[in-house]
Amino acid sequence: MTKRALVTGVTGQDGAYLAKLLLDKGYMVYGLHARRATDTLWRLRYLDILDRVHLLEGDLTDLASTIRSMVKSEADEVYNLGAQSFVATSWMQPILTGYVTGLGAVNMLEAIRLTNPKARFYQASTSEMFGKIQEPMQSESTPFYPRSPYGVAKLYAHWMTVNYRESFGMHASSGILFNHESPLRGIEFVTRKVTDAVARIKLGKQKELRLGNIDAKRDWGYAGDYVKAMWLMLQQNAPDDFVVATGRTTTVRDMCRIAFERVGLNYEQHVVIDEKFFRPAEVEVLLGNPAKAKEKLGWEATTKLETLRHMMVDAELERGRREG
Ligand code: NAP
Ligand code: G4F
Repeated sequence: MTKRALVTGVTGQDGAYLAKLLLDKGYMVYGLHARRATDTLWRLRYLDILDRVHLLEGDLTDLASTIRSMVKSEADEVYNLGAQSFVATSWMQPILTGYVTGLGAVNMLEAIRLTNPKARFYQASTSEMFGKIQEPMQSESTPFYPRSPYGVAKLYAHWMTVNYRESFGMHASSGILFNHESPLRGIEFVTRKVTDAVARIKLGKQKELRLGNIDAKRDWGYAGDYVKAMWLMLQQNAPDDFVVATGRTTTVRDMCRIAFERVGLNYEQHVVIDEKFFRPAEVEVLLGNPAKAKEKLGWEATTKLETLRHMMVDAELERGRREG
């Protein structure tokens, strides 16, 4: 029988890659699609899957939307990727972030509980929950200490996922994913902001790149690898929580250097530090321990940071040349 999946946040970076993965596996894919005045479907077009994803209009903050999406999709597997996911914005819109990123997950869990409690649920948890890190390498047993309204909202959603698993026996799993990037990353996130600037500088359209704290360190992987871990979690007999990471951490500075060097430029001649991009509370360093995912899911990150940076710069140059 054809499996049916519902993906919230289907128009986002991960939603698009996950929808493609599921379609390639023969799933019928439904996507919760929040109405926007501007075009948000470009990623589905980029991957050439727009006509194969069944879009269901709705918003995560609206319980009726989540219930209706469960009824219409008759989903066996639900991937909750929808969120206000930009950390910096969460200080400007803490309440909206709480509604969408925190309560939105509970609206989805309630919809499943009311319509089909046997459906399997994936929650997009995050390394931001570790925030002010309590151990040098973060694993499933590391205590949490979120540092932003986004991290706090995600931690609420994370614990609600655990709670629904323990209270109602639901197959609800949480993927604690460290940063993952791709040519489909939103332009406001630092890796894509950098590759966009690298291409524009190389093509003579821009001179400088303004950044905030370039000493921050992140464990960066490739989104195409990470969506495989999401799917694997829902194929396990029992629900559980998994850290998904590469096990290597790099400064924003070095990530920048790699991208500039791809086109023969020196980042030091173009990067300008701008206070505007510093955060009220920073997550200085993240480094994940993916041992459990490797052992239990057979999952491993396969794309090196250098390969990822080159892939993103090359995609950006192609975009830049196309747009003229
Ligand atoms: P993204 O590109 O920002 O995508 C977020 C998605 O959520 C978009 O499709 C967006 O729709 C949708 N959305 C926003 N508000 C909504 C609402 N009120 N109702 C329904 N949908 C709504 O994020 P991503 O990088 O793909 O990440 C996917 C998920 O993983 C997010 O939950 C994120 O917090 C989490 N996560 C990401 C990373 C990472 O490094 N990428 C790491 C850990 C966890 P529009 O396009 O219409 O705005
Ligand atoms: O790319 P970022 O905005 O990603 P951040 O804050 O780590 O969050 C991303 O990863 C999380 C997983 O750990 C996800 F949960 C979350 O949804 C999102 O996908 O910033 C990365 C680092 C930060 O330390 C930031 O302060 O880069 C630093 N940075 C320095 N200059 C900058 C800039 N970040 C941005 N966005 N823009 C800058 O100009």
